Amino acid sequence: MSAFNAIGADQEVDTNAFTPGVEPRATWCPGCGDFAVLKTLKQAMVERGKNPDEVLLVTGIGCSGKLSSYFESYGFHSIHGRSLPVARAATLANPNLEVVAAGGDGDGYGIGGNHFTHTARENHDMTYIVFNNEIFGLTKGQTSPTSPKGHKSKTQPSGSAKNPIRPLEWGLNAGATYIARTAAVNPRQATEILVEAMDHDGFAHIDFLTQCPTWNKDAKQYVPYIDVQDSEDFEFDVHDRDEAAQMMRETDTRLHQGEILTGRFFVEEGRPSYSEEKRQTGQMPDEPIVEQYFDDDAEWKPSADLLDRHR
Ligand SMILES: Cc1ncc(C[n+]2csc(CCOP(=O)(O)OP(=O)(O)O)c2C)c(N)n1
Ligand code: SF4
Repeated sequence: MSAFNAIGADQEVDTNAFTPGVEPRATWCPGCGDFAVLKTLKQAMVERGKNPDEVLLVTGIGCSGKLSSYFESYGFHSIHGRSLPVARAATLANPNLEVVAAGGDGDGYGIGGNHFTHTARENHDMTYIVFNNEIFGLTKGQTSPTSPKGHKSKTQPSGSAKNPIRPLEWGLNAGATYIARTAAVNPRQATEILVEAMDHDGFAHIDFLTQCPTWNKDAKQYVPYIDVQDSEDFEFDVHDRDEAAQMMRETDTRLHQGEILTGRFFVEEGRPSYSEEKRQTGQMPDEPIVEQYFDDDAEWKPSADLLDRHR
């Protein structure tokens, strides 16, 4: 395999550092959008100058959840819908880690929906990537919270009677401080957005539209995208909550009509992340917990002592 993975014609970077030494054979189907997330995430890490030992990738269960097996870094393949609590704990214990959580729309917006709301609300410093293919992929294409109304599947053979959720507005209302949508069909923009999201201090939510050619052939994830930042038709202030909300509403409505608008929809600077606020108010020690308890030279302290200290 080439040492370089080219994303754009004029740009080549070495992403091998993030490819496992013994590369597991990806079990994703040919044409699956998940390959694009893997590739763009590797590229974004290189662009941010990260090494694998500075990164933790936590995933849920699903085709998307396998991302942590195909990506070289610290990794944790958690249970369905539970990547965020694990990722939260990691950001509290070690603020120096680049923490990325990832999972599917069923994983993140269905089973883990409650964790999504509260991790956004508390503004934990991490990047959360939701592979949105509008179905449950691994379990063979059942209707998910993002499937459009009328979508036919084995769980709703006559067509879903429910309105899909609107993930971007959900993230905004919950309190995420960086919100973007990108698509597997646009790896250049996806890489840019991943870099920005990781640079951002606080909870960055990325709704990443991925295609599932095996179980969701009708999905509009294949259509060309329109970048809201590049288009004169969509001038809005990404820092203005009301304007962002209006754009998000329009975006999700258009998505349900088969048109993809992508880009950054909301960026709030200056709000301290959960652990930063805890440190500023003296509720958490300045020195990361991980350095106090997992230092090779440190005397081992029993867990009861650790609990007492952080009670
Ligand atoms: C608590 C729980 N419920 C259900 C399952 C079964 N299950 C495994 S993967 C999956 C679907 C995952 O779909 P999604 O999160 O959309 O990810 P995708 O496979 O599409 O990437 C389900 C329902 C499970 N493992 N655990
Ligand atoms: S079932 Fe769909 S989501 Fe899963 S690997 Fe295949 S194409 Fe990708």
